[in-house]
Amino acid sequence: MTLNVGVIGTGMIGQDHIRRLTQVLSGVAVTAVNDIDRTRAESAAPEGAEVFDTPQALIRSDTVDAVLICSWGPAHEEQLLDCIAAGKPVFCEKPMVTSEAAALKVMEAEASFGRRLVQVGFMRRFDGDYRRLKAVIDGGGLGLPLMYHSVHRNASVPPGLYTSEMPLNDTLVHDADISRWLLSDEITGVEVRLPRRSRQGVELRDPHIVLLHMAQGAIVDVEISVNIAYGYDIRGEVSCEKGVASLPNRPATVISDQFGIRQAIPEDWRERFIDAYDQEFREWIDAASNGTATGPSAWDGYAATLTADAALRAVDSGSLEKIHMIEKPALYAAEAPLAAE
Ligand code: NAD
Ligand code: ISE
Repeated sequence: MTLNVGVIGTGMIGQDHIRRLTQVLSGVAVTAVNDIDRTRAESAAPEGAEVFDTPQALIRSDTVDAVLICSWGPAHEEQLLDCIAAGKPVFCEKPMVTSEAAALKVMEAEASFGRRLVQVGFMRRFDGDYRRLKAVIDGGGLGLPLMYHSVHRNASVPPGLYTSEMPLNDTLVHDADISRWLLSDEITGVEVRLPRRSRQGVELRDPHIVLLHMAQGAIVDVEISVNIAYGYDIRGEVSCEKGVASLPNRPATVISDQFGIRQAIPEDWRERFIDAYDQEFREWIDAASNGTATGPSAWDGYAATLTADAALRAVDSGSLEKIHMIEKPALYAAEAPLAAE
């Protein structure tokens, strides 16, 4: 069986995912595309795919079994709700939505539908390095995790399109999600510190140091730098009671020559997480072909949204901003529980 996918948003990641679905993975075809920029949709459309004028028409089309949302964050809420109303599995790029109210609406709609349809694009959970790191922590040999140091550096972000809130409500959401997943815990509070402003991204507040307070007492520090020029550098180190487990730097090959000893740095997320995105979509295609979703859920999207909201408040208050989650809806309770529950 072939899963026919409609893609909404054919910008950077939309195009990369279309390449992945049409050239790398099997059991899937891209039959429909839409973008508010019709010319962009037309040039990104693979052969045979129909270009739709609106996301709603694409979602309702009989030629579409499942939907991939790669539009901008503020557009996700309406598109997700339309997919759920149509009963179609939907992969939504992060951030799932940009407000707590929207996250609650998405979870309520999915619960009323009666089964999971939504997967959120937290691709780090599918990365081999992160999976190995989690296996070490879960194995318990190093004792309890006490601190997690998460470094999230982007060479640059698109000027104009990427605003001062986005390091916290678009970029930090990855670190929030991976911290919850790695440490099997929920985030209960957020602090933000603003170091000297970088002159690289002059119109942006950058960088940020964020502290995530976990329910069981671990603390995560996150460096978010979005205009650091030298490359896309993602690091992670978990300090436990009896030892430390770290992600390897990628790519891992070490070059020694007349200039010294060095490792190449990925240019951006497409290169660093190429295998993770492939695996993320393999698992999505399997679940969506069965009319459902697995992997990061609307509950995980909700948790990340609350973290982003708290971080934005913490910039203004300069204090620890608490997070209050609703009780986990039954629909998500069947998933591997976090240790705090
Ligand atoms: P982009 O600006 O390159 O592309 C977004 C596209 O969506 C544009 O072509 C725009 O015209 C279109 N669009 C915007 N609103 C729309 C709407 N209402 N209906 C239809 N089309 C609409 O941005 P991008 O970098 O491709 O990011 C897209 C989304 O993917 C964002 O939510 C971003 O946070 C996420 N993203 C995730 C990762 C990841 O690592 N998981 C990486 C990059 C981007
Ligand atoms: C981008 O949207 C992503 O999701 C990348 O993974 C992240 O590193 C980057 O900061 C975001 O802008």
